[in-house]
Amino acid sequence: MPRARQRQKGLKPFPEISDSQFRPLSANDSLAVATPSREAYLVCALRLPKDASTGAELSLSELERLVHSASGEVVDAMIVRLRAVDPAFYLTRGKVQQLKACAEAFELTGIVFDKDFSPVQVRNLTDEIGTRIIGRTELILDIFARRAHTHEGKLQVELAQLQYVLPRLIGKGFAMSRLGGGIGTRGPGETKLEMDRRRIADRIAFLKRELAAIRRHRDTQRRQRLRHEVTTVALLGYTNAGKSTLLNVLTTANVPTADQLFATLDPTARRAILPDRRIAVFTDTVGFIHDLPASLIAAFKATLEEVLYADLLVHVVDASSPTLEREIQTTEEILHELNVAEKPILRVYNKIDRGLVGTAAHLLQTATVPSVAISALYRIGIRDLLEEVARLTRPPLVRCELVLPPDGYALLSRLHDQAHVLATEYSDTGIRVDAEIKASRLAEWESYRVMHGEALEPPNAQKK
Ligand SMILES: Nc1nc2c(ncn2[C@@H]2O[C@H](COP(=O)(O)OP(=O)(O)OP(=O)(O)O)[C@@H](O)[C@H]2O)c(=O)[nH]1
Ligand SMILES: [Mg+2]
Repeated sequence: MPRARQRQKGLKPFPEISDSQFRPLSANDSLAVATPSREAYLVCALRLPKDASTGAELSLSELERLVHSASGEVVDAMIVRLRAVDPAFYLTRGKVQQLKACAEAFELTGIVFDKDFSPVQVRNLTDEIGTRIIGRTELILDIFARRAHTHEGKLQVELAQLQYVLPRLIGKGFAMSRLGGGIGTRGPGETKLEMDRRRIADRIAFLKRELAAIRRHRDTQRRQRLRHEVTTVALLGYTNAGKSTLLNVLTTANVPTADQLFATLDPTARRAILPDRRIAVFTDTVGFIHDLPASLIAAFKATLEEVLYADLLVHVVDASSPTLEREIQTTEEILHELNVAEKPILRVYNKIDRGLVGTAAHLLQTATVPSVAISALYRIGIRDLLEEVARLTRPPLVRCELVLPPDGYALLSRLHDQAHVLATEYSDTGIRVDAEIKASRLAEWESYRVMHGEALEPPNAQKK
């Protein structure tokens, strides 16, 4: 008998747990769960006749990369074409038997699909095939659970997992609860399996309260930045586009980067000096992916708020990706969902060291949004990028003439801090200054302002 079957046979049925044994998770609980050393997965792209004929291979390669990012090993990949959906299994019985044979032959830890099944379908498939059945959302949630390091990140991932789990609870547990570790068992893990609906709902409410408190703290920090008029720039885009690599080049952030999907989860903000010597804070955000689970977007809204309040969005794209257009579109859709599509955007075509050809070259030539081409890894085009950031975030200036009192040197010094002083003329009647002042600071200087032409023509002279 294949070993995979023996392993499952040895597992005890999921125990009934009484209410008194429940203990809500606390923020300090370890989320780690023991996992088998080798995790072998089969990845499957499901295609119905209505699905576009192309895209299955791309979907498979993305699934493979996601499994690798979850430290799983992909032993085989297949496209499963279906004529219709079987409500009980989604797949036809014939396909289910094929997958069962495959699971036994490869001793699979699980089968990963590029869609999410209904809870009943998951239970039926698990029972029939005898291995873990993993949907795309569960896979992504698993990666997020691995990557969450900060307190906030962990809370957000747990919230997303519980929000995903809650409507999918069937009976007293999950179909998948009977099979060992691996993808889908990290994060709140086994403990989550023991929670009933009410307890999950309580925990969700607790997590939301905790996150709201963190958010208030973030609001305070943001207000401080606003008060000090610090320019804020959010780096965002598809996962693996090179956002963290770029942040490290622009600042001294030292954020870990990796050729993995969702390498970054926790936002990092670092200062950099722009070419016009203004200070800007750059924030690296969680990467996007197409069909990002709604529960994840909801849970990460607080983190993504950095994007909402940024003065400029820097949309980093991997110019060498074969799915570049879809990646740009996905990012734009998510920005739309976040209601920030109207913000100034700079599109950065990264990884041009691999050659700027095909779609990327065409998009750059016909760009309707400000765009630059760079290589973050080889530091190509970084100066141009910073010039563009400076140009797009430059506060509007108003040219005006002021007359300060003859002894107004302190005022003049303050003006130098806030404005671009073009000329100064000292006389017995006062210090005459020609300056470009930030529109936001104009009100402070209104009483010293000389309206152009005011001395030559009285205000009503023009009406005559
Ligand atoms: N060839 C090349 N590779 C790059 C460039 N910029 C980044 N990379 C590589 O692309 C991979 C992903 O880079 P990251 O900076 O981690 O990407 P990210 O956008 O932060 O990804 P997530 O955090 O997963 O969303 C890494 O292996 C980088 O070394 C570049 O300009 N050229
Ligand atoms: Mg990153």
